[in-house]
Amino acid sequence: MATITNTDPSTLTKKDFVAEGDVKWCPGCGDYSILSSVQTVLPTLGIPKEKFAFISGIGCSSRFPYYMDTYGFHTIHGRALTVASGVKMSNPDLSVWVVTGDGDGLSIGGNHTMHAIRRNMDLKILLFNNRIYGLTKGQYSPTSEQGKVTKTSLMGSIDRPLNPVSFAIASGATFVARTAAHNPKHLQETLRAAAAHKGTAFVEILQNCNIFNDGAFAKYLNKETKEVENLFLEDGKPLLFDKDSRGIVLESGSHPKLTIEANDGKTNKFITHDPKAEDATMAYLIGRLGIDEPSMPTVMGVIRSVNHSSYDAAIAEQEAASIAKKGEGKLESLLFNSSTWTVGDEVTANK
Ligand SMILES: Cc1ncc(C[n+]2csc(CCOP(=O)(O)OP(=O)(O)O)c2C)c(N)n1
Ligand code: SF4
Repeated sequence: MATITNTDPSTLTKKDFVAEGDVKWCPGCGDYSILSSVQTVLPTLGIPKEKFAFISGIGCSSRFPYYMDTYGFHTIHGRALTVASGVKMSNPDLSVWVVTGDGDGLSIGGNHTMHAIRRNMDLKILLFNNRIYGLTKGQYSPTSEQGKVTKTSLMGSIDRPLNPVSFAIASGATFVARTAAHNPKHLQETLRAAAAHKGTAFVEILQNCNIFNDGAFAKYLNKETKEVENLFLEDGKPLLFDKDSRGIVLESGSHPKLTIEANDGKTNKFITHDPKAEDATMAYLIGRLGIDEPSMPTVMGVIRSVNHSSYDAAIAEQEAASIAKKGEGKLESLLFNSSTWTVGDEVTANK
């Protein structure tokens, strides 16, 4: 339950968003860094505290609303987006954040995630991707690598993994970003960008589960490999990595294909990042790098950010138009009008 003692958004601090009570994640879990980053970013957004709502499904990540001193709802497995959609539609002035995991949001809740995204509901979706089911003690998830040995894949997972960014782009997302719990500065910048977006903001956050999948993202951290494994995106800048010594080019041919070329510093052959491009082809191609093509670096940052009308805004417009035409409705007349039925010995229409 949120404590609202401070109603002036300009005076809010991180402390205002920290709930009382212990945080029940394992020591060292990546979730702590995400919680701290969200609590750091919220007071900077100029939004009154009572206007935030955090909605989650089930999983370690989904315990998030308990630790936020905001309104919130810990719902059922895979259904966070369903509840969040209802919350946003009936309270359009709320800033609604959804916290979900790779299992919760992409397995049991995949269908709901897809539809919230395609409708462009004005929701901030934070998908904590640890490539495992943490809460239920380490079964493989839709993002686990092929061949992963877990308690439910004793001989190695046969499934081909899902790339959350590709899933979001294919579902029509207007804002898609990737960041990591181990990089709080980048994480906070990405959260700010997501908060500023009107419509569905889908953010994949790489998160280490040090108990059941430790080191899943080690290559992004490891001193020897991090320069060649991360490519940080910047709007309007060329796709360069490895201390700008190499970059990504689009190979010409009948199939669009991205390859790596050395940077001679003279040519401008490298792709320029344009998150606002209406055509999502390039966003899709760069989102695959590293994840689906392990020989390439993984892009981090805002991959796509375009403006489309949001579902909640459109439905509010329809409602206003209907009220203007027919006047305020009455629930009673809806419940007892001529097209409702009483079920008795025989079915008779209410007169
Ligand atoms: C209907 C239903 N099916 C299965 C479960 C068991 N269950 C709880 S959490 C979970 C997976 C959570 O994984 P993820 O979303 O990746 O979250 P994490 O714990 O890793 O943060 C499952 C299968 C459940 N609670 N309810
Ligand atoms: S099981 Fe993994 S994801 Fe869950 S709290 Fe522990 S470290 Fe974090």
